[in-house]
Amino acid sequence: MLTKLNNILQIQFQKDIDNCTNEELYIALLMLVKALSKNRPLTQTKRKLYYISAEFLIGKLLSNNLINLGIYDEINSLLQEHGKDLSIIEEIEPEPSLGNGGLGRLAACFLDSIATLNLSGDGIGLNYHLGLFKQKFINHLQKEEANPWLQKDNWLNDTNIGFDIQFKDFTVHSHLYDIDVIGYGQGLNKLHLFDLDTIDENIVKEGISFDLTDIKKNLTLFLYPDDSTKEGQLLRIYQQYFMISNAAQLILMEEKAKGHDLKDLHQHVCIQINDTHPSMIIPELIYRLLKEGIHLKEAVHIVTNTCAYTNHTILAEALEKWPMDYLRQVVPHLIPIIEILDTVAFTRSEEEDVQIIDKENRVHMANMDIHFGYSINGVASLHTDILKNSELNAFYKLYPQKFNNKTNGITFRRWLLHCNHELSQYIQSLIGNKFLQDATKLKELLQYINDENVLSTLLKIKAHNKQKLADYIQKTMQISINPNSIFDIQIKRLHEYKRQQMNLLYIINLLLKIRQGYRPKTPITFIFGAKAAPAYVIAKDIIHAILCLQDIIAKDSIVNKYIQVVMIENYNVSQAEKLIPACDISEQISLASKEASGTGNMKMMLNGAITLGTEDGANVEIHQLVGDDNIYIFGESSDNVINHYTKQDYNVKDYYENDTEIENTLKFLISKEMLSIGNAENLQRLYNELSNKDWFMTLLDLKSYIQAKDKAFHDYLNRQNWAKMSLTNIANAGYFSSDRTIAEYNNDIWKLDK
Ligand code: NBY
Repeated sequence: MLTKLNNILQIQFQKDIDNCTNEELYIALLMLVKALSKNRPLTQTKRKLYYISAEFLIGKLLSNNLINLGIYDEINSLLQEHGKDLSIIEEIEPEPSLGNGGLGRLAACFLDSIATLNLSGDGIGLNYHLGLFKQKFINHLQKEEANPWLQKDNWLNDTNIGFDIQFKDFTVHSHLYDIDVIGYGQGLNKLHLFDLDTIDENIVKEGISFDLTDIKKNLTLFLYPDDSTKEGQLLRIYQQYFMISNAAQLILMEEKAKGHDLKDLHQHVCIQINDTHPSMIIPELIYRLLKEGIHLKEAVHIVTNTCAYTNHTILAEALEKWPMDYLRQVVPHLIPIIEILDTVAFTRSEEEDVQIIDKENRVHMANMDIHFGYSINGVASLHTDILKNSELNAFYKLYPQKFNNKTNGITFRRWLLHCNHELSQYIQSLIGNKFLQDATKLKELLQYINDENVLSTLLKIKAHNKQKLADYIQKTMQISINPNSIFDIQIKRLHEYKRQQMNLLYIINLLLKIRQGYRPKTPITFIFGAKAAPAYVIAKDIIHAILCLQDIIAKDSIVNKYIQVVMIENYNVSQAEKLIPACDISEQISLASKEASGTGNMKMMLNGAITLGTEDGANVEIHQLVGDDNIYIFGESSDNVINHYTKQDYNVKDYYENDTEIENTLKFLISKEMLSIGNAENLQRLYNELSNKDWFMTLLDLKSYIQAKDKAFHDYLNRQNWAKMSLTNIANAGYFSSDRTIAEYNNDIWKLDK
């Protein structure tokens, strides 16, 4: 490997390893990985999967690719011998900004597992130049900035492939870039990212504002452009159509190249529709099959047996519904097809809930997916049950055989081997490396549950990771945190249903208690990381309140001895890789029924954190795996929550009017102290929302949350027992390997090797 690396350095920089810079080494390693992956043949299976997604939150790739090529340790020690540090070199890589949250990260974990299981499956998405915005905190407020992540030396390979994409008023020609997806083992697939050569980053003015109507210049600028206006919604339709028309043309091109008859498309190809963003692939494929001379009925049959849909949410407002008029303005040729599909659907059922076009003339993308796809899956067992029994019950009655559950998973290559090298090495020293192929083998760790040596080593590793995180926060944010405090971490998109505001109220409540003389036994650091969608007003108010509280506590010389709040700026995958191994308590506190699955919960469990959570999403499965004693569960059940919504009987005032403690906690948001630091408008709006409406029932669970959290902090003092809980969590995390998830997708939906 040394010769190869030196060769590249010679050709590129006329230097050898000893006298090149870290930047030069980074570029050389990137080229080395690209050269090595070129030597791998593309993975072949009888059928091929295309995973279409608006997001692929892939994170930095260097280390993961080295791990998957099996050369990480070799390169690491080779560099060490020459006085270089791989962990510093990997920092140089900019993080691709091609995703937002769990949905995008799931797509990235899936690509890793698909290649690792030697299944032929490519990702298809867009190459956003500025991706998701970069978050800045200014005056305790979130500000959005453009996030230019694409440098000259990067993982993209130019393909010279492009397609004409026809919109109503103009046609554009796309440009395809590929990223190699290197499996752990032999597998090699592609992530196809489509782009336009005419994109102009200079149209972005202040913050992230730009001319929403200049499609040729803006089409692949940003992920999730603000859709609170008509122009914004039209731009999203342009983006989505651009993505899926490219996908359809690429798929049909590859099929023809293989000599396959398009009438057999469903025998050879499987398309997974990740959330509703790619749903127009259904009418688009039908349109293209018709053009190939296939009759309508047969085209519908073929497409229905090719496409499968994954649902990631039950929030009605998050299920896309595009006005027919807007679709007509962008892609008029799909309109007759959507109308036909709507008519066919109507012949199957006249029930309102299952119509494709509603009374307001809007197209329900998910409904189209369910009627004209052969599979619909939820992403955790509770989520799928809710889809079957309430949200999509009308569909379940119509097509019970289409419904299935695929509990999410995470790739252990990134979320254990890479991010927590020390723990993963230690596990290997205890139980060998079989768990790398079969993650359920982690269970063998349970034999050490009473081994004091093992338990104290686990605590030591956690302490190291906490120290590393503290160093990182000091270096990047100039904030010093106490590595001996409890690290209580909530990192995820900011959304009211995820209830960061409930965590905030807990901290306020604790602050008030400390001021009244209560003294926590161990100091606690409350860490948040979250971006709020730019147009999501209350979410931004919550960030504002957290940042104000962070300041108030830091400045209070009595309180700051016991607690500290840190909100990480611009939370992303690279930071998650530092936060997760350092986590003691994993905050998974969504309102039961609302979090489809969660995947951060799995990552933290795998790294030995204890979950503090509601019976929601995959928390339910974590609970079942570790048992009552190794998790902190609180709050109303999802059945009760759903009941409250149906009966509309939740009245937030019932929860604070006769409870001065809760009332004072809430009122602190608009206290003089908060207002002296923050903005009245933001704080008052948040206070009004929580005290009058509280749509996501924060106060419903606040009391039981306080109790459970207090208990967790108390139990933390018993270090030996805490280590046992930690070990139990790690040992039982095997189920959440995305290798398991992908094996299930393949067995039940894709059947790629059949
Ligand atoms: O998908 C997440 C779910 O919230 C989480 O429970 C689940 O584990 C994960 C993977 O299944 N959903 C998610 O991340 N969704 C988005 O980020 C998102 C963002 C924007 C839009 C849609 C979805 N949008 O249309 O603007």
